[in-house]
Amino acid sequence: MTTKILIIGACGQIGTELTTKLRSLYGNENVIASDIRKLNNDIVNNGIFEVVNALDYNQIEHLIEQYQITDVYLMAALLSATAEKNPAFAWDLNMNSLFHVLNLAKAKKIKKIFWPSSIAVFGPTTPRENTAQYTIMEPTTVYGISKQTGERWCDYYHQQYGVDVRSIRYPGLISWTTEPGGGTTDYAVDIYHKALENGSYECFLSEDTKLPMMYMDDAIRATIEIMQADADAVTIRSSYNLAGISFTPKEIAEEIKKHLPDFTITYKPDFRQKIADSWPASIDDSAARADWGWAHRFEMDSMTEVMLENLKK
Ligand code: AKB
Repeated sequence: MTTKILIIGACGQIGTELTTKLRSLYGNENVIASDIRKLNNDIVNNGIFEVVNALDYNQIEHLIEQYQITDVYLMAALLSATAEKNPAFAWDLNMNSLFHVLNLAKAKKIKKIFWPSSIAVFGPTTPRENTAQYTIMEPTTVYGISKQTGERWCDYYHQQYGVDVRSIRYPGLISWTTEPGGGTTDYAVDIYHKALENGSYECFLSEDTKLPMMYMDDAIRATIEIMQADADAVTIRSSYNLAGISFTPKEIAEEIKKHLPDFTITYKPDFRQKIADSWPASIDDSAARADWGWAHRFEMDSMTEVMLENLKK
């Protein structure tokens, strides 16, 4: 049976690159991109695109029937910083969109789901270094609470109804094609833009705030690898820890200075500092490595080279 993919939230930071990659792998005719708005971009213009509200069950069900969808990638969500400003809507969007796709899989209308979780599932009581797959989880952000709860529901639907749902706890993601929207790790993208535009950057986190991060190409590859893995290999049906690199704003600034010696950074922590302080500094992803062969490729130096090279163009 042909794999037919629906991406919900295809125009966001991850969705954009994921859609492009999936189209190249599965063919434009087998990948349906959707988002709440029709923008004038490659995702809308270079393939099949539908306007969809992730909170509208009937709309999603209709698309699934129309295109005979087998796999859904649910990428629509409010991220950590934005969610703190609108907790009720964040909870509604992050939870109910998930229930919609889980229920569509339970009703056997789709075969497979990818749903992103996050390092935000951890909290201030979690051991911060090399954070284990199974550990204390007391998230203090609305986003983190929604992701932790979502993980429990994914596992429940798998255990009770056999739903084939697969998930990764993304760290902060860094790419040059799309800007992030509303996260605590967004500084790690913005810093490259400002370094090239202004030669300086004012960071909203303190210089020694170490967080887990990953270059987008690695994250997209992980997403596709877990979805293509044999069902039996995916032993964790809540969500997998996933690690790439960990660094502080000061360390990334030093790396940028190797290419742009005049670059300067100043620090003005805002409300996002508290969120960052509640998250791990580094992640133990040995379960993902053992179960489905995960290995990251990009380090801070190779990522910085690619980021600056492409943003300069
Ligand atoms: C955020 O900062 O909210 C996200 C995340 C780590 O999930 N990038």
